[in-house]
Amino acid sequence: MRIRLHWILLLIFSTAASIFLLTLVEVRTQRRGLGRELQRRAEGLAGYFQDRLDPLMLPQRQPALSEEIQRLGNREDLLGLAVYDDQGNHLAVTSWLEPRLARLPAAVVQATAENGGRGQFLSLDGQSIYLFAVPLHHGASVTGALAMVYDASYIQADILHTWHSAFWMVLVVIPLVLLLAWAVYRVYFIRPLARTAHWMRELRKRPLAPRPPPSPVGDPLRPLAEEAARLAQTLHEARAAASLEARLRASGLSLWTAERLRVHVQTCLEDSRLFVISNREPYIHSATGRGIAVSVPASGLVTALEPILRACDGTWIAQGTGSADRQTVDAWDRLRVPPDDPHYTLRRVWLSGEENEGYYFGFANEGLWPLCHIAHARPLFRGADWEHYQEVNRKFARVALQEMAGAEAPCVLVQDYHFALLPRLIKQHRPDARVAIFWHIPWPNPQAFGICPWQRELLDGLLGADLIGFHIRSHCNYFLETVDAALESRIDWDRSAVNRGGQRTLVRPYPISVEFPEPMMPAPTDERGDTVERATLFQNLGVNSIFLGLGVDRLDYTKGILERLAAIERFLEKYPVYRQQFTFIQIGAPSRTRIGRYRDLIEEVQAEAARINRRFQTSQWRPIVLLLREHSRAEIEPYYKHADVCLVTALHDGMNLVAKEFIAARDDEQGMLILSRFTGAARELPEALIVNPYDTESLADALRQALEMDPDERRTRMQNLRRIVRERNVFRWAGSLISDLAELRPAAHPAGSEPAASLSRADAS
Ligand code: ADQ
Repeated sequence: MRIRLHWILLLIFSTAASIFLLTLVEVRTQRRGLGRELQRRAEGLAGYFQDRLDPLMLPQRQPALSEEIQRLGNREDLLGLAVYDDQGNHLAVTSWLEPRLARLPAAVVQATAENGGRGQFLSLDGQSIYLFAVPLHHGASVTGALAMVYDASYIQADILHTWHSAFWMVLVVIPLVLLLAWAVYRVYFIRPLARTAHWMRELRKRPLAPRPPPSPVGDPLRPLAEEAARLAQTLHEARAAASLEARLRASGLSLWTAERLRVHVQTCLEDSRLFVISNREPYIHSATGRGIAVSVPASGLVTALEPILRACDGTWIAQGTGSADRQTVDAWDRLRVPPDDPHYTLRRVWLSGEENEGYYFGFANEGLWPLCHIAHARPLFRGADWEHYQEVNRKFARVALQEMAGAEAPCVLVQDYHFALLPRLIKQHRPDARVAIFWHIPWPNPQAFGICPWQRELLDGLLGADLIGFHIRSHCNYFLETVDAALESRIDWDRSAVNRGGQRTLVRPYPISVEFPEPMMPAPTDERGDTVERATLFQNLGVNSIFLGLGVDRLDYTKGILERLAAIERFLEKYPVYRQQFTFIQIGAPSRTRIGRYRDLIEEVQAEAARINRRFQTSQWRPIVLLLREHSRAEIEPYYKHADVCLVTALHDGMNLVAKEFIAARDDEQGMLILSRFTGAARELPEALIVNPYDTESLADALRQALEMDPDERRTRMQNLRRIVRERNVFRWAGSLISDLAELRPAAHPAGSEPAASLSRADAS
């Protein structure tokens, strides 16, 4: 790329013009400053001269005046003096001045008229002079004026000198500016563009996308680089998807992929519109120091549901929780997402602090969560929380019905235990809608669920759905048994369905999973994009160890973290050879910390880890490292990759995605999973070491077994586990859920049944 001539001329012209303007200002200031200096000198002398001349301003003293003027004017710093009468006539003038001062100077006229000192610059015979005139008096009246004349040619010389300097400055500065502009041009434009061009060439040639060249903050080409990186990412994904599809076809494997899910959804749903409702939103906008940042919460749900919503341009309704969420929606609380590549609509619902406290922290997480998890935490059922839970479900129903207005036979996919009442509320007003709810947590046995004072209302709400999904068959069976015990209904055990009040609800297992990275996907990298080595992980934590044990959890009392720590303590007691050799890293994201039980858990975990560390640690080694904060997926990935053993010891868990994420990350077919038998995942992953987390002794033994397992056996187990997770990936979960939902035959849409009159609080926001 060549710099065009007119850019060079423009630079030269603007540099010269800037220097000219600056010099002009400087010259003016200089002239004013020197003038003031002269005036000050003249004023200093004037008083003395006036005292001498005032008495001589009488006609009879004319000779004395001339004599005095010659005497006073005989000073080195003066060119001359002249005295005028009040009519402007010469009375006396020094000899040098006499031939030159033909005209009456304006300063003299002003000084006489205004009875004050006045100065002016003049040119006498080509010489620059400064003339300062002061009035002369007789008594109080002005009788004339004295003009004091100074040589001012040095001021002109100074100004000329300044202009000379400016000229030289132009000659020196212009090449420097051109040089600088050229350097900036090369560093900020030519080189990044060349790097980008090289990167794009590589991108075209190689199947694995290299990382885009870094573009520093403030780089003018950064927006362009970011767009190019996004374009490349899309290209890479499309290429990877096409290549994956081709490979699968060639190998005869029938795997679910994002692309297959997209096509499947388009075929299933045809013209039906899809609405997903969840408490958590897929994109959160937060105010940061530098503007608004968007983030995707750490959850597999977005990965699973986004291809579906993209395929049919659906609507995702969720609570807006980000600090800048309100700033980013339109007048109807909607925005198009993903922000980079909009394909579907996110409709945000706003909840007050009080609503959130009662519905989310109260009823959902202090009531339903412990009710459904048999983890020996007592559920708390407060009337006020229940009220909020009902009201928030009604609020979401109003919003959903608004969004569904005009949509023929819409499909609605409700997520989780926050919205047990929603299926009924929607179905009442839109019987033509096909409504499914997926319950992400376990369903307990009927006796356990029966302690809930509002079990009938919750069951009735859920049975408004045409389809209820759980992770595993036993949760479905417990649900059917609970309905059987609590409500008047007919259970169709063969088809796993509930018939009640003329409505039929299917109850099916859909084991949720994770995305399984295929070989053409880029290797896991840290935040900066470097692949991380195992030694670096230990080094960064200041630990010198050989074996790495890993736990990754939300800090929840159902996850069995304390039981895990107890087993590690027992393991080190029982097998001391592992002291200074084995370190367990617990990555734990604080969660629901407004609830006391969760805050207590963090303290208990920290106290236990500290106690065990004190017992065994040396100067270079600790048995337990706690990393208690939310980590990005890229940060967690290296730990999954390098762990010798991953411990999933939940006391009760619907599925547990960490178990599957660990397996999906192990493309080296190494590492061993210790998995609680009380997780849904244990049903699908029998080749993990299945344990009872309450049995400390056998958990400690399982840890040893995992570390000492014959490498061939370990590899074979991991290969089998990976085959299962690969086949039953998250796209299969979403695909089968959506197939079953689309196959449902809903009732006809009754005319005029929307929007929901019985739900209405004037607005839904
Ligand atoms: P959760 O109880 O949240 O989910 P889980 O399935 O284990 O439990 O998923 C946790 C997710 O959070 C994983 O993707 C994990 O990587 C991530 N995570 C854990 N610790 C983290 C940290 N420190 N920083 C960032 N991310 C972290 C509920 C049910 C489960 C069910 C899922 C999906 O309780 O049984 O499997 O929904 O249906």
